Amino acid sequence: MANSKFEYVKQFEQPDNLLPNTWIVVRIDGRGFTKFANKYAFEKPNDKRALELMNAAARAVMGEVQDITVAYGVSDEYSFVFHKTCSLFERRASKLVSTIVSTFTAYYVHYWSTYFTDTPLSAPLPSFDGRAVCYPTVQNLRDYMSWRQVDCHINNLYNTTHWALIQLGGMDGTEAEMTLKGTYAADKNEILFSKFSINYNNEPEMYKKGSVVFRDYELVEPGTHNTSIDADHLAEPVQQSKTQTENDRKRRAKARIVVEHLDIIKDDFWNRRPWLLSNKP
Ligand code: DGT
Ligand code: MG
Ligand code: MG
Ligand code: MG
Ligand code: MG
Repeated sequence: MANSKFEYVKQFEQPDNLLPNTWIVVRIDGRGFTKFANKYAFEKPNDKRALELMNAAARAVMGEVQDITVAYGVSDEYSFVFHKTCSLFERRASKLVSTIVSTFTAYYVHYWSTYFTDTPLSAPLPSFDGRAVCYPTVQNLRDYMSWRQVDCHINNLYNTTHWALIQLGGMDGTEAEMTLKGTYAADKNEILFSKFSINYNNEPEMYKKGSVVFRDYELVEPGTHNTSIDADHLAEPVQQSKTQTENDRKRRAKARIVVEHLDIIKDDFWNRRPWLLSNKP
């Protein structure tokens, strides 16, 4: 690049590389989705089309950004996890966040008509904010994921009961709110069951658990952790050869990206998919 007297302005750029050797989570969240959901008459409390559209966009993001190991989505938000060894964009926060936000938004708009077949998008168009947070340990990362899933559960149980009181019980918003004030989970389950014959356990898994997106390889059977999978997967090599890195990249690019609605709080999900938190694809 030719030198010019203007080039000194580069010095104004500030470094924003995220702490090395930490798990990076980029969480995106729909901007003003309360209003957006009303505009497009999203079903309350859960709109299957809206949630599946979020999942389709997240899946597409994972297809384009190979460095993401797992993602979790609920409501108008999605969390994307980068492995602690990730070196994409030299771990620059602004690059990581802006890439995820723009890729996600682009696919959200792209897939809109697939899920909302008879409601074309009109301005103001959907947009998302994003942030990056570093988690130093696997435990911190797992606790982060658990936090989001617990949030999903608490909100969904509340919302399901709240809207049942309104839609099936004929209450207005304030009455429903008063009815639920100070209630525990067991009380809400009881209201759903005794008043509306709804067994909360039978509600769709996507609503109760949110959505987890990951690359699918052969499952490890419970109790056989470390044995039925190539031991190489679990090792954390100090330095990897170029061919090995290239092979990993190809293997990752070929893997099927799946969306499931599973418990990610208990160990089982992670134990059966050791590649998610290991050093390998
Ligand atoms: P923000 O994020 O500060 O820009 O503001 P909002 O309005 O996006 O608020 P947020 O993100 O805390 O809450 C998400 C909103 O999106 C919440 O009001 C409910 C709405 N929403 C998300 N998914 C659904 C759905 O499936 N059905 C309906 N009816 N609403 C949904
Ligand atoms: Mg927000
Ligand atoms: Mg939002
Ligand atoms: Mg939100
Ligand atoms: Mg460029």
